Amino acid sequence: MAQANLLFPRGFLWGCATAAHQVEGQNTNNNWWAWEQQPGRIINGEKSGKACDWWGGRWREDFDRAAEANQNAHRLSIEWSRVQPAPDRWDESALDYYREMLQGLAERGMTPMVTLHHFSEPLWLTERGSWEAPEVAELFNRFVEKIVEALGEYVNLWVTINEPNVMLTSAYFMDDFPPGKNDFGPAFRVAENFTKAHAMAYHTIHRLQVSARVGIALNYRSFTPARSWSPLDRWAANLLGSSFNHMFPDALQIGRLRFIALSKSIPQAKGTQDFLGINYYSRDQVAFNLLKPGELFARRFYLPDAELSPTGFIANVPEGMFEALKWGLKFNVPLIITENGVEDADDHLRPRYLIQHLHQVWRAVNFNFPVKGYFHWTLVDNFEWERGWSQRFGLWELDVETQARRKRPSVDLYSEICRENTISSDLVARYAPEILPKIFPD
Ligand code: IFM
Repeated sequence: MAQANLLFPRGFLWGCATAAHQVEGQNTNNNWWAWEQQPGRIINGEKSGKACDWWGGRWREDFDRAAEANQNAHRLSIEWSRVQPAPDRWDESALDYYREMLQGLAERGMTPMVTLHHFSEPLWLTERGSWEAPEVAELFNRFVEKIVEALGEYVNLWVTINEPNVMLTSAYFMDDFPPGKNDFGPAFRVAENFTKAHAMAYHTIHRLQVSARVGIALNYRSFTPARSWSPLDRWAANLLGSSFNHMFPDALQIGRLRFIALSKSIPQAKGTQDFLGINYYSRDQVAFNLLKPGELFARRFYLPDAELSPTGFIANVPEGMFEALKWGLKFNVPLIITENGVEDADDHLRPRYLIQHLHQVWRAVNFNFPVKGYFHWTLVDNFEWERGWSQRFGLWELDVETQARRKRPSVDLYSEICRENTISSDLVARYAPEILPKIFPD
């Protein structure tokens, strides 16, 4: 076969995404640390502990790893509970530390993308009612203002809230995330507060920084009716799509939040996304099930012949990436893949998963979709929330006890793509020959 290259646009952002609580370690003053101490909350009773020890300084070696692997960008989050340990106290030394990290990225020639809320919150906020508290948007805004004033000189790509849809579902419908309520009741109020908090933060960031680009990172899940001929399966898949995927970005586009039969005007949210961050991992088959009202009458499953990650958490469905980007077009803003990856300790599936998903991103770019970057989840194995350390998403393997890192083969694969801004047939032949005819048909 002749040599061929799939080229990405010049200036494309290539990096990894991380989140404070998952990598820093010793985040003892937030809701997740408290949650980890409760029996039965985390698989095998595992704890974040030192995580990847970034707060102990190991971000330096990990940033070196990323830079040496030709990544030109990195997405990280700021831990609210470190910067504002009590409602009336700012910790300037924590801000200095984040400043050092951001300088560290700049010195390595990497563009930062900063997330202001990635699942964890200060304990004092939890005590005041967390995202149900009427004043939460205001409180978040004070934190955002502080961060932009302190760190804005290093950052102009901001994600206000990571995966508000996952937080809502996992905390209010599935009992996986704190506060573990399993209760429709407060869920709409929380969704409303996320939307208001994002909108307020958007306006604050723009007031302080003219050049800022602000958006959310949305977890896009592909939902396919299990039986395409079944109106009920189609109805259930649509309901899931409109609640899980559409609710938040729609609200930021039109200034109205809609969830099932509920609807609320939030005019200040209208037009508050400069880009849409898309976290794409997998696709579900959806069958209508009357016995599952709490799951919006949907039974979700993977196809029996799906290629699954080791714990069965992710099915490899690259076409869903294209679907997500195509869907994202309706918002008329640039699109950034803010997360994509697979748990795979032995790196058997990851090379193929990575190439196949990037191939779909490349397809989208070739249809002129405005895709500006790709952040792989994640750099080094990290603490995976209620799944603890049982899932290994890192390009680098982590020994949690010794903190030793070991390169997985996907490091070099991704590094070559980042360096060349290209997926070459030669690279596919070396790392995943079985998919070569599909990616480069004769
Ligand atoms: O680890 C998470 C991340 O915090 C949010 N998106 C999905 C990832 C993989 O589970």
